[in-house]
Amino acid sequence: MKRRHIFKCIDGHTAGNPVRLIAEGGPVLEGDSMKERRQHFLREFDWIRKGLMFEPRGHDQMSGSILYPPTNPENDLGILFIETSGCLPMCGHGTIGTITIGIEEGLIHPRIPGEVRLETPAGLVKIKYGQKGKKVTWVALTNVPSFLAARDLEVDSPLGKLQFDVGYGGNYYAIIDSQANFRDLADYSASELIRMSQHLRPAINAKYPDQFIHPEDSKIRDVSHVLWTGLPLSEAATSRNAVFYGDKAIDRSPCGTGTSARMAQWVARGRLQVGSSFTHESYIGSTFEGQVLGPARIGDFEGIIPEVRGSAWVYGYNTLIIDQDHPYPKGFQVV
Ligand code: PYC
Repeated sequence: MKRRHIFKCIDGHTAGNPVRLIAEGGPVLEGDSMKERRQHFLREFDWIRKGLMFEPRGHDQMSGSILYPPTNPENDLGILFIETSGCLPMCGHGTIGTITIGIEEGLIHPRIPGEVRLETPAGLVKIKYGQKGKKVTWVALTNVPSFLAARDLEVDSPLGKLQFDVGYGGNYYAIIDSQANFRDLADYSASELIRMSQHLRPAINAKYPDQFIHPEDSKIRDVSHVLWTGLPLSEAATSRNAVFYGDKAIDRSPCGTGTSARMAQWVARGRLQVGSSFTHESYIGSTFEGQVLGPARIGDFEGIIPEVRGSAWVYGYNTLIIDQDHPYPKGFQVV
C-alpha cells in the first residue's frame, strides 16, 4: 500500500453544516449498488473517512462525500457519505451540499439539466435544483420513504424520565418533544444537549435492542441520531430542532434526514397532512423547507415521501495529505 495519499477536496456548507466533497483521491469501490459499495468502503477504506473527517484535518461536525458512477445506467451518479459518525446510509444536508458543489464546480453533469438521479446507500434519491448563472440557488431532494417506527417510548436520562418517538428518514432518530422533564431545546446550550445525548443514545439502544431495523435493509439499524425539539425562533418556521450525531456534534443545519423523520412523525400523529409544508429551523436559526409529497408503505409501516429543500455555499479548496509516516494518519477525536 502507498504510504502517502493526496485528496483534492472542495469544502462548502449547507445552512451552516460542513460538506467536504472529495473530488480526487477516493477509492474505487466494488458492488452492484451503493449499499454494497458502502460495505466495501467500510471493510477496506474506513481509514480515509477517519483521516479526512477527524482532527487534525477535520473536526467534530465534519461531513463529506465521494462521487461514483451509477450502478444503474438510468441514474446520473452514486454517492458515498463519509462523516465523523461513520458512513450514513443517507444524509440530507450532505446531498444538498454535494449537488451544489458538484454542479458549480463541474464535477456533476446531469443528463437533464436541473435534475439528478442519485444512488445513495439508502436508495434512489431524485433531485431538482435551480441556478442563477453558475450559482446553484436551491436543491430539493425527494428523500427515501420515511416513517414513524415507534411512539411513546420511555428512557431514563440525566433530566429524569423522558418520553420519545423514533422516526426514520434515512437514519433512525429518537425525537424528544416538549414534556414535563424537557420544555424546549432553547433551555440548553449545545454542550448540554451533546452531554445528554451521549447518555441517551446508548441507553435507548440498550433498552430497545433489535427494535429499530429497516424493514428492507437490515444493515440500517438502531438509533443513530437524537433530535431535540423546540419552538422556532422565527415566526415563519414550523418547528426548531437540534440533531445530535457522531460522538460530539450538533447539526448546524436543520438536518435533512431529521426533517424527513420529523415530518413522518407529525403525519403519523395527525399534526401534518400529505401536501403540507414544514419549515424546519436549526440550532443556529437556518432553515430547510420540507414538504410531504405523498404516502408510502415501508414493510408494515405507513409512511411518507418527504421532500427537503435548502441551499449550500462553496467556501474553499483543500488539498489534504494522509501520510502513514506522520502522526495521526487516521485522525483522532477529543470527546
Ligand atoms: O442532513 O441528514 C442530514 C444530516 C445527518 C447528520 C447530519 N446531517
